[in-house]
Amino acid sequence: MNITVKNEKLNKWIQEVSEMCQPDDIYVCNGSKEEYDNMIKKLIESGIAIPLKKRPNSFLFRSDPSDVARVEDNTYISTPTQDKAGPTNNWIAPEELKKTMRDLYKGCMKGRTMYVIPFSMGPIGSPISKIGIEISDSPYVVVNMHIMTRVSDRVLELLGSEGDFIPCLHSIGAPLAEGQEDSKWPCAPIEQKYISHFPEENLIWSYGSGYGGNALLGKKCLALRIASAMARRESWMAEHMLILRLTSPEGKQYHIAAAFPSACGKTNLAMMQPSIPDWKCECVGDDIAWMKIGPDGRLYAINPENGFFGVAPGTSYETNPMAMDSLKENVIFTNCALTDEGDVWWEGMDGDVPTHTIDWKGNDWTPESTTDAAHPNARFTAPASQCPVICEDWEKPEGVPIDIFIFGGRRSTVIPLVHEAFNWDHGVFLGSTAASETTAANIGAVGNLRRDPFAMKPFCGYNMGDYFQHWLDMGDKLGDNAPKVFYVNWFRKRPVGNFLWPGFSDNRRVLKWMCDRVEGKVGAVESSIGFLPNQEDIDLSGLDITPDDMKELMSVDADALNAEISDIENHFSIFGDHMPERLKQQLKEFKRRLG
Ligand code: OXD
Ligand code: MN
Repeated sequence: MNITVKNEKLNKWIQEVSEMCQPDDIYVCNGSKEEYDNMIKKLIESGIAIPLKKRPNSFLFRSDPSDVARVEDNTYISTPTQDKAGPTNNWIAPEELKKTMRDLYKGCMKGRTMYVIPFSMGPIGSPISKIGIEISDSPYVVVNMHIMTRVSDRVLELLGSEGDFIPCLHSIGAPLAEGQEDSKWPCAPIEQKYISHFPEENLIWSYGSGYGGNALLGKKCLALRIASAMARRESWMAEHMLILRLTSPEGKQYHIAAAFPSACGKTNLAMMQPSIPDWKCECVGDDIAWMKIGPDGRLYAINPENGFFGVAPGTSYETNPMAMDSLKENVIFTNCALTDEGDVWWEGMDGDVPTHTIDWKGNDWTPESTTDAAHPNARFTAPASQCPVICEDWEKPEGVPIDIFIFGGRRSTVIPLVHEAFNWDHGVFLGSTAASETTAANIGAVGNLRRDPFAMKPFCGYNMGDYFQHWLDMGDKLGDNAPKVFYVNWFRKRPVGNFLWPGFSDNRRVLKWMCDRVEGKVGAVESSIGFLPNQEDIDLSGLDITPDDMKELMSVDADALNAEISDIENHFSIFGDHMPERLKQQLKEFKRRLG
């Protein structure tokens, strides 16, 4: 081991893990640039990282084709009873799961270095931040954690000898025998992959995958699954939400937190540049919000992350110029295509399709190829500080006050462009029934409708029925200070198939309407699903959209909604006696309104 660790709990844990996993070496990370550069150098030498000629200090990695996404079927919330994990989580009893995983961990780091990564989620030392220590045998994880979290020896200093942290154990599950040659992306077969959470112990054990949220344990595992359980115990909120700041021409600031399921354009909205002049839009975070009630009774949010782990395909100067400008240097790309000029490329990027690339599997690719050049879940890992519109207050320890919550999903039919909840309970009802058509970020068939309450279904670390109740309880605590709640659908299509709403920077028009509602400047029309905008209140200037399309976009079809009632009833029924009465009441009222 390269340094002496003073923290007692950490020392003991390092010892236990190294006895179990039997690495050749132990290295405690300090988060320095020198450390990052050294790791990258080694990764280049072993042919794992490919330096990109066109982007300074940027590298391409290719994962194993079997290890390309979060593995929800192998993700566990291991509480003492299954009831505590609830019906939306996979569950195995803690002792049984630990036994299975201990057997897998036994000797799993042979031939490898065990990295100890001290990190902070949230600014180091902020009262909302949490300290985690990830132990991992993947150098790819180390360099990604450097960007996505705050890895630093200051974290160890802050811990001192007695301080507490969240232990996050990760192994790719691929020990090396004497003399065995390593593969470029070692990992375990799918049946040996386990992403396990023990929320009552604040503990994470991950085995077998080196990819994204399976391996960068600060993100989905700590900042959402473990943090959501902590947040319930401690009366705060850990949500799968982007955070943005809008500033009106008069200089008034509005902060919006929005929850969309994976790959529904969250990163695009977080960095959106308004198409309406004089309004300014800045990004605070693109994926996760931790929120606490401040001394003034309002809800304050921080982004616990330090970088963006965004989906590359579809990202372009047209869809998200600010993301593109964040990717010019110091970026890790995973599973993108490599051009002959030494740059990355992906489907949906601006400009001409290259005549030849090396695809994400390392094979020659031309436009005639029948496969994708980049994997649909190819990612960029970029420092948030590189985003040209990062909000100057994004690292403010106390966070920013939230005025508006938005829920949404990808629905080609039925759900209008925007509606507003009647009140907090109705807003919680909208969040709890949110649904979206599935995409490539989660394993499973693409295009099926799935209920994804609050975009938290894969990320809630306890019984979701209790999570709904937690939202109701937070509303009770916030009272009149509670943010207003809206629901959007950017993805409604014409019956013939193309999108009705231009989306992207024009979504700003919808956000402006929300701000006007917060100010009480405009009225709204009551409908069965919530308040709808008066058409004249959404600024459509300069937009090429016909009144008929606008009508279709805002239409509420009672028959289609009625047809979804039984699906909502089934969805609620799985929570049994954990389902809050107040939401059942909301469903009753919804049915009554539909008539
Ligand atoms: C993500 C996801 O990677 O939600 O952010 O899948
Ligand atoms: Mn996400």
